[in-house]
Amino acid sequence: MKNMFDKIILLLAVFMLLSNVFSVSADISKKEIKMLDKYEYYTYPRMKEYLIDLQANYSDIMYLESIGKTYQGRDIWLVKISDNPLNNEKEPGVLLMGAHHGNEKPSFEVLIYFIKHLTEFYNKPNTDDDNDGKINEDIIDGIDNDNDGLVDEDPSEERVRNIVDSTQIFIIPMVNPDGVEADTRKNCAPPDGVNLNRNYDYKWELYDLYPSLYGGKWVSDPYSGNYRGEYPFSENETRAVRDFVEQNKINISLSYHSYGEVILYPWMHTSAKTPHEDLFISVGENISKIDGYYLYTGKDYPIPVPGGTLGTSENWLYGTQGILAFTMELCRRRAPTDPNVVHKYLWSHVGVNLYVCERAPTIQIDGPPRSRIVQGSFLHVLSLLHRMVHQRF
Ligand SMILES: [Ca+2]
Ligand SMILES: [Ca+2]
Ligand SMILES: [Ca+2]
Ligand SMILES: [Ca+2]
Ligand SMILES: [Zn+2]
Repeated sequence: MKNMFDKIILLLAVFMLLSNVFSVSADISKKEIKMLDKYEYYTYPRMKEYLIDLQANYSDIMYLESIGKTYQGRDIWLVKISDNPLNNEKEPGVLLMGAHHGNEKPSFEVLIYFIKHLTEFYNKPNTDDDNDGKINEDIIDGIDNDNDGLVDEDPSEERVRNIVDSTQIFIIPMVNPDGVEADTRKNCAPPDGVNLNRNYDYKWELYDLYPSLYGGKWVSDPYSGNYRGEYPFSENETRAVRDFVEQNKINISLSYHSYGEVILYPWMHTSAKTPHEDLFISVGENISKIDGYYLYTGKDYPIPVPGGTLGTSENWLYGTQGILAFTMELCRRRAPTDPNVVHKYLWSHVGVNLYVCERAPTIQIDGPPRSRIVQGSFLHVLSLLHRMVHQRF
């Protein structure tokens, strides 16, 4: 009997030991898979540290500056990349922004990666990256330029140098760092945050006149994800962008969001066309050739006339500053974690950003566009009256 008991104890001990070993190894392999499979996005502190490091190493072409503080006291970082970055030169300006919505991680990742690409490639000699004996034969443009079955495998160092030397590139990777850290769409101002991409001042008063056409209670309820704030530019983040833009010459701008794999351009509050529809389509189609995203043109806009979204950065940048402004909706999910998927869109949008920089010199819009909408002129008079009453100039 005792012998039997001992055997059972022994068996139990062996079993426990084995199961322990198995569960430990299962844990390890799970962890390894997690590490291998999950892309790790930048956090605000890691981005800050990285940008400060880059600035120290590449001060010949990079200037890092805080353009304002958030509600929670974080700096809103602006990276300028150009030759002679401390001087304001007479070169075309490009503005790239990410993370108006804090939980749209790809939107800042793509810009941090672009900054990395510019600084690295500017200082790198022309290199045969794929070792085929030809140098820079397949730039990042979504096309297999040398017909070898590989796409964009030998990007051009010289192209980066030409762009950096002839353009002023302004990048705000995280417009809304509080939202990034809290992983929320809105900023973190009380009581529940403001949707920064509804807080810009362009025809703000149309909502007061026709709330149901422009989002109804979703826009006025402070607890809604689309809450636009109490008044235009009520938020530190949007004011920081506004003040920066007003002090600098900018020709073209991309504001990154996720998701949808689509390219949008003004107007965002009506399907009526702007006077620069052809230019928007020309640039938009070329972007689409690089990243394969769908360009929403005026005709198939999912926006009623009038109706849609007020307070977006694009409407303000284009409508008041005369900047050709696009919205880029990255990815098929808000924050993909497959490293291959992430790398693919980081790479293709290096190509998109380079293209936009090259195109910038040909884009000159003289002042804000004039409204051509006939029915808009009546709205315009109403808006002005409304503004006078509410003193919102
Ligand atoms: Ca190369
Ligand atoms: Ca090559
Ligand atoms: Ca190729
Ligand atoms: Ca190519
Ligand atoms: Zn967004």
